[in-house]
Amino acid sequence: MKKASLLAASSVAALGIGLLAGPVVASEPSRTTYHADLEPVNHSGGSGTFMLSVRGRTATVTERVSGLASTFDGQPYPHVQHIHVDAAHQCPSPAADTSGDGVISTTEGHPFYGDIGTTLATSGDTSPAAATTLTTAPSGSSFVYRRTFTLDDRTLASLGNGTAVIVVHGLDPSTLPAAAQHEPSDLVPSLPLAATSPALCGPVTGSHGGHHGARR
Ligand SMILES: [Cu+2]
Repeated sequence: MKKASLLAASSVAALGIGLLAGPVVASEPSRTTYHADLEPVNHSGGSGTFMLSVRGRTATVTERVSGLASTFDGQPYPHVQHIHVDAAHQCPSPAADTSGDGVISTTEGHPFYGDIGTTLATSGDTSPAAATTLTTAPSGSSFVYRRTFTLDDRTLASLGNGTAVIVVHGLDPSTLPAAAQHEPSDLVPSLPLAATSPALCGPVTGSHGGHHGARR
């Protein structure tokens, strides 16, 4: 009998703790939404919109892009794209072309939009390691990019502190000044400069509570 009443007492205690802890559902992370208007950089035409929904570490992107370079060596043109982080939350102006070759390279734009935090790849790795993987870049002059993936610490922090910038890369080489058409890429020297240079750019702004990524 004594053993049975001890069990009963501990069951009551457990129930009490459960009630004190309150509804577990309340701890589910809230959703934060962000967007960016993508505008042309360099000799790109085109434009785009970028929408991002974040819950906890899970990001869902819906992006629409049009008017970019369509083909490269007879194949759909790969447009590597990234969430850049930890700089001025800006897109580069023509004055960023410090080499004077008529093209703002990815490196020349760095002081404005910063490092690569996330690669917006169509499958697989979304880390900076996949930054120039052409086989998982969205391609063609127009595309809709949708993907859900896990954000890393640095990109999550950048979204929170308002420094994230979307950059879509890849220019039509024939639109570049003649000399620049023969320059190697600053990122991947085996590729032409046009292949990796910024084509579209947009600072990311948030809408949740009005304190994420305010426009500057
Ligand atoms: Cu980039």
